[in-house]
Amino acid sequence: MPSYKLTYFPVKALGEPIRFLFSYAGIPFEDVRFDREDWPKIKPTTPYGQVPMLEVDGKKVAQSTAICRYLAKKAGLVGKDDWEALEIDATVDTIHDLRARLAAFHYEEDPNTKAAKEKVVEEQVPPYLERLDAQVAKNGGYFVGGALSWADLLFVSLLDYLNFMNKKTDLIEKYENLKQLRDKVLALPAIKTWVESRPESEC
Ligand SMILES: N[C@@H](CCC(=O)N[C@@H](CS)C(=O)NCC(=O)O)C(=O)O
Repeated sequence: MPSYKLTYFPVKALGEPIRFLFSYAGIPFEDVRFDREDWPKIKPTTPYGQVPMLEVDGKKVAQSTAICRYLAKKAGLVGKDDWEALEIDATVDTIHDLRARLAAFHYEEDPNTKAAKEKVVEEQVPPYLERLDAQVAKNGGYFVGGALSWADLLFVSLLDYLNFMNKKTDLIEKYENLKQLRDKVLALPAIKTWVESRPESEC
């Protein structure tokens, strides 16, 4: 088996879907979490100046979604045919669109612009959640094809980060199907073991 080394900030955020996939697949990996003050030194050593970065036998690659898809193939979580793979990709992109709206609000420093972005979150985030919740209801308790896929792992692994950016409140409180999906994913033995043993971090 190749050697895998994941480099990221000491948080869950975009690193956590990758860590969930490694854990689910039972693939050992080195989980390097660097101190924030070391970032200026590390940044120029990454492919595009950002992390997460994965090294596979020393070869570097970036972009968390691409890395997740690569691991999902190894884990058998990419659907049963090309159509399901496409639906999974579309769901993942939608979850990242939702994340982008929360991030635009959360990371905004100008108070006036922040207030405007908060309005955007209030108007635009619930429709995403309603649709994602309905999608799970329609697909037998999972996002796609009535079976676990990497879209499910990605959503659940990102929730702490999404909630953190949502003024530290539970985004899916009112969404029963998404809550059941979260419970199901967190009860998977490999995920349960990972979550119980991972380093503490707020988001
Ligand atoms: N599309 C990229 C985004 C990566 C990204 O935004 N990384 C942030 C941390 S979450 C980063 O490296 N920030 C530091 C910087 O840009 O200098 C991915 O999904 O991996």
